[in-house]
Amino acid sequence: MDTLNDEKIKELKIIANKIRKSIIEMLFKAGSGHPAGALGMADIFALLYFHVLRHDPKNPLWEGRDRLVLSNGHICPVLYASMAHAGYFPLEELETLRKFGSRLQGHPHREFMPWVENSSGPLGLGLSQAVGMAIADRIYAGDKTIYALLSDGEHDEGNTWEAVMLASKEKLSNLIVIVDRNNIQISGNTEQIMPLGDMSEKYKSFGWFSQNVDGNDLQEIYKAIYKAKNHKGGPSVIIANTVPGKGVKEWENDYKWHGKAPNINEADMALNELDSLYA
Ligand SMILES: Cc1ncc(C[n+]2csc(CCOP(=O)(O)OP(=O)(O)O)c2C)c(N)n1
Ligand SMILES: [Mg+2]
Repeated sequence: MDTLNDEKIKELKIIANKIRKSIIEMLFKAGSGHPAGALGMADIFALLYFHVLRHDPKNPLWEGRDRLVLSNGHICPVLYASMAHAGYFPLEELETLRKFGSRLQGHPHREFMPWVENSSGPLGLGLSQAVGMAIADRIYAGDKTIYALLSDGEHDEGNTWEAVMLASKEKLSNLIVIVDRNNIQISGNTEQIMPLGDMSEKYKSFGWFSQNVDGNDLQEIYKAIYKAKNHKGGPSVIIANTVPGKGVKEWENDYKWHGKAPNINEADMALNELDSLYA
């Protein structure tokens, strides 16, 4: 199917809202973490984990699974929340985010969670890892899709562009990159700190099949993934224009929420706001 029906969209919106609520609760309990990118990407994660990915949460290391590489590891609360809601581990474990002894560290650690495909935190590494996985899958004649999720800020890292070139040279049509184009990074607006310009055109000029979408519109993202999966002959990128902090109006588009946990009043306000959307 090249589109989502209304029922599926409604179901995914409710899941994305649950993921957002979990993110707020986790960050409040941890007292630290990164809400803006995590909230902005909740729709994409809901779509991937609950409709797109070929995976089995009860058999997480199943060899035939698609691979999801999260490169910008600081937004991992959205990864953990999505995986817990999908059934990889108990929802109660989310409360242990960033605590000593927890599997859920502030940046994903593959040693603690072998079914998380990559450790991350140092930015700019994920695309190289995903390119390696895509080449390996081709060598072993697999039929997986390798999804790599990158942030816009990570494109300040030269290593990302080396991988962009290699993926194009190798014509990796089993690779789909989704860029969280939220226009913010740690200390301000991307265009002020290191202008990235038209990212879609940049990828195109490197030989990629490139699409620009509203990253909080499930139908648009789904259609782009469908087209990317059917594109043969080279790698695909989806520039997902997301709203950082999406769902909590007071935090949206404000880089100050890049890496700050809500206090109790802010968390209450945010949870009430999300509750009022899809009760
Ligand atoms: C190699 C490396 N350099 C610097 C950092 C510190 N750092 C963490 S997040 C971040 C901002 C990156 O921008 P982006 O991922 O777009 O941020 P977001 O949209 O989530 O606010 C930086 C510089 C890092 N984690 N790794
Ligand atoms: Mg960003």
